[in-house]
Amino acid sequence: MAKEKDRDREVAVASLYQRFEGYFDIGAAVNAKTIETQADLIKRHYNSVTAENDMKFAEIHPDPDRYTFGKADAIVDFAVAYGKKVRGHTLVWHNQTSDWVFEGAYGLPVTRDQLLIRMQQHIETVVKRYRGQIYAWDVVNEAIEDTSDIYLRKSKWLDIIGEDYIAKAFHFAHQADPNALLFYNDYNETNPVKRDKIAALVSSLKEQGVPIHGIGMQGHWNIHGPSIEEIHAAIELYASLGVQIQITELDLSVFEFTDRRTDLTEPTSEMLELQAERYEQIFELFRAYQRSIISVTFWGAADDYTWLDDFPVKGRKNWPFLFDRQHAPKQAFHRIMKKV
Ligand code: HAH
Repeated sequence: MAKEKDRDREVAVASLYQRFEGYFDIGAAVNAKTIETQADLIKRHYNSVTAENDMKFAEIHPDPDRYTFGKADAIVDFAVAYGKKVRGHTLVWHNQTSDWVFEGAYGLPVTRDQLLIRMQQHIETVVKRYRGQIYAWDVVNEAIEDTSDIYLRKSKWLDIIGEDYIAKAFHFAHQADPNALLFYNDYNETNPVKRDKIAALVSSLKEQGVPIHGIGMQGHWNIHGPSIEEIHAAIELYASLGVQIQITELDLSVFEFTDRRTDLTEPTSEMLELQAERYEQIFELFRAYQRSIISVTFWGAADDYTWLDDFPVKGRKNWPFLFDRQHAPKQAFHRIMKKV
């Protein structure tokens, strides 16, 4: 018993990213506040960071002639100071993109050529600024439609430019930094219908000679699903395309997506137990695919801050990570740190 306890304590102080050295990097999404409030935790346990919001189009390029790089720079400076890698998120997305991008003269929509110029200038400015510091970019985020009979998601990018907006974005990113690894990133990526559409998109880009190097599996999962078999099948399929895989936004919500309950102020012990079991199985699977999976990024660092605190149920707290609100390791942490 005493021995068990001692080992627990040793494991508890061990570093998460050091545990997975030789397998894959371990990243956390951060913002200008959490690089201060979670600085010690991030320095010790993560060797990669991603800006949760601060590099998105609307944040970094709010007006045609104005870029606001302050927060993004602060995150990159933090990473450089502490030797962390940086993944860039994200260049082209239907969400959190400034309205002016799609507006033309005289209240008309922008033309295809004009929008391509705007896209190119945005990508070039952002990617070149962080050349040599950001090693990988989510070039296009969430372009695939969830419902079965539609391929690409309806968006202004698609409406105005057409289907080749995706290929164009990758070409522009590659021109801006030929050394950066370029990713297509999406959620519900283990759903068989969406999974097959993602695979079809990436295969077709590769066939056209588009510079794409990997698939970002967001990994916004929960303690009940998707099943390990579904996750496995998606990883297997993506790996078979000969591209890298990064898990880009991992979190395990304690609620099913359609669960609207709002009564909890703490997670139940059953939730924490199930979460620990799921994290253990998921990391076992990731380790088995270490040749394809080069990085696993959580969409946050600890339970004191997560985007799921308000989504999809406003005002509801969630506890999706390996560290609790006080930054102490949870059962899930101990389970994935176990030597096998
Ligand atoms: C992600 N969308 C985005 O990529 C990320 O930029 C944002 O900060 C949070 C989540 C995921 C998503 C979802 O899980 C469900 C519905 C819509 C979008």
